[in-house]
This record gives sequence, structure tokens and C-alpha cells, in this order.
Amino acid sequence: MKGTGIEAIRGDITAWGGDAIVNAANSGLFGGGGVDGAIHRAGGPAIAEECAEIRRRQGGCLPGEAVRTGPGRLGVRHLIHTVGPIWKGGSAGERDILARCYRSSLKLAAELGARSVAFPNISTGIYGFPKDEACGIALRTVADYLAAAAEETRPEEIVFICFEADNLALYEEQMEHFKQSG
Ligand code: AR6
Repeated sequence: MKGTGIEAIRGDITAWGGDAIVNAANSGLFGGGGVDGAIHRAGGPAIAEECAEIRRRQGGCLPGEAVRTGPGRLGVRHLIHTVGPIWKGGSAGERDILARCYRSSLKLAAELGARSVAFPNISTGIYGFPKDEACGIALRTVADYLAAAAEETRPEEIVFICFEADNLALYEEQMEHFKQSG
């Protein structure tokens, strides 16, 4: 059985070349700041046009869910928009919603036939989710998803692209812990 390669790197997700990039969007799919702004700027107006179409069709995207648009000028085949939780202190279901973001993005990626997927550190910027906990949830959810997925739906590669050095340090540390505990 072939395993999925999981790695964390420092960088700008808009420069990544693989099958699918995940965007940390808002529920109206309006574009915004942070990684969302960077993706819309780099990808061009075709992305916002498709987002408007999704808004007309289904009102946007609920927190924890994921929708696909084309990538515009980005060097990937698919752009997956997911909406993370806004951190409100931890008692509003934020952890479950964040886990669902990773699961629904991976499920959609599998439906699209994407073999490599890059994630940003969803919710850890403007939405204020504590970074160490968000990292643990991302790694655990991806590991659980891969353990349960049928082999043909498992991607070959999952990359966490960290824009900030502190996030990369958390991923490196927690991935080491995962390896040790199997
Ligand atoms: N590549 C990779 N990661 C990035 C990039 C980039 N180019 N730019 C920022 N990040 P955020 P959220 C990191 O705020 O917290 C938007 O306005 C950033 O350092 O982008 O989910 C949306 O429209 C942080 O670690 O997303 C929503 O309204 C991570 O991406 C809202 O922000 C996520 O930070 C979503 O907030």
C-alpha cells in the first residue's frame, strides 16, 4: 500500500504548482485579505466571477464546507474554497468546524481526482484561531481522513504551506510527534 507524503514548507501558496490549492475563504466567497486576497490577486478576476456564480446558485459556502472554482491564472488545476471558523473562545464549535474544513476539502479534492493538495493554515490569521491547536487539528484530521479513505481516493501528496515561521515550526514539531507515536 502506497502512503501519502505529508510535508510542511514555508512559502506563498499562490506560487505552488500541484493539482489543487485550498483557499481560506469567507462564507460569501467575496475575496478578502490574507491568503484569500493573495489568491484572488494572483489568480485574476475569473475566480471572483466564478465565486459570484456560486453565490447566485447556493448563497456561498458555509463554515466547514468546501466549493470548487477554476484556478484562474494560478498554476494548478483546481481551487478549493473552504470557510474556517471565526475563533470566539472555543465554545462555539470552532474545533469541529476547522476539522470539517480539512475533511471536506480532501473529499472534494478526491472527487476532482486531485493527486496533490496544498493547504494554508486555515483560520489562523484574520479569524484568530490559536495556531498550535489549529496545527494539531489539521494534522490529526488529515491523518484520520487518510486512514479511513479508500486507497484510490487518497492523494499522493499533501502540503501544508506556512506563510509564517512560527506556523512552520509548529508543524515541524507536531509532525515529529506524530511520527514517533505512529
Ligand atoms: N500563502 C500561504 N499562506 C498565507 C498567505 C499566502 N500567500 N497569505 C497569508 N497566509 P488568513 P483566516 C496565511 O487571514 O484566518 C480573509 O479576509 C496567514 O499567515 O488568510 O482563515 C478571508 O476572506 C495565516 O497563517 O485566513 C476571510 O474573511 C493563514 O494564511 C478571512 O480572511 C490564514 O490566514 C479568513 O481568515
